[in-house]
Amino acid sequence: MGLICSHRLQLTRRQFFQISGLSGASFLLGGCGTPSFEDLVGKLSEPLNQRLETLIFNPQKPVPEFSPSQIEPKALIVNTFRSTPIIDPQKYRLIVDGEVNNPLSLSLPEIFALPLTSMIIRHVCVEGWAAIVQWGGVRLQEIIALAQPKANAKYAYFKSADGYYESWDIASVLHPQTLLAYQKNGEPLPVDNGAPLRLASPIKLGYKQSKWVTRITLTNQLSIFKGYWEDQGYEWYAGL
Ligand SMILES: Nc1nc2c(c(=O)[nH]1)N[C@H]1C(S)=C(S)[C@@H](COP(=O)(O)O)O[C@H]1N2
Ligand SMILES: [Mo]
Repeated sequence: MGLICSHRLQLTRRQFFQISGLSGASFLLGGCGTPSFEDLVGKLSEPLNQRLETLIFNPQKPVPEFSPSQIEPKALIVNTFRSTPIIDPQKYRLIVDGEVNNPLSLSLPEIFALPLTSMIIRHVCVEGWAAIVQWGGVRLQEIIALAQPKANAKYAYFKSADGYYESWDIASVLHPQTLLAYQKNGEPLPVDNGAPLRLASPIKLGYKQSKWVTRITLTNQLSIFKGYWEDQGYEWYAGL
């Protein structure tokens, strides 16, 4: 990044969120409003869904939501590959590290103090069921912004307390309806559904929505490990 556009890094958090679309994406990509030569060359060798172009040129459109009367309180089936981990909320910390300038270790009170977003969306499991659920929590983009992502951050790894792991593309991480949720249908999130913090997003299949998230690591490259189910043959992008 040249000096000429370093002012983008001086933005306060409030200003960061006031920036819309293009310039916000450019900030995250470390560009000066236009993709660099490296970005353009890089795109050609990447699958469509990984292209930086997606972030820069496609507005992050919100997915239409459902109304409160459409919530299906009993339809969300607990689906856990191992067993529900025991987490002490007093000791719990959410770690955000990797390709960030400001690594974070956030307590639950610190997370609950951030703006609360609520949404009513459909959760879709590949095992053949779906549920309309209301989730409340903090936008993941809010937490990522606090961590000050480096320009080369392209993926996020999510580590869970039960040994589950996932990786997402950065555009989906930064989508305005991707939440770290701590409420379900207006109540505190039940432990079996991922308390204290789980991913919830209308743009990804159920297995991408990690429960009991303890660590978020931004990277510029995926490792051979992509996710618990992905590593057994499930699709990685898993968009809805
Ligand atoms: N940590 C963790 N997260 C997980 C899973 C899991 O086994 N462990 N299962 C996934 C799958 S396949 C689905 S469909 C949803 C189910 O969420 P629920 O148990 O709250 O209904 O969680 C996802 N997140
Ligand atoms: Mo699932």
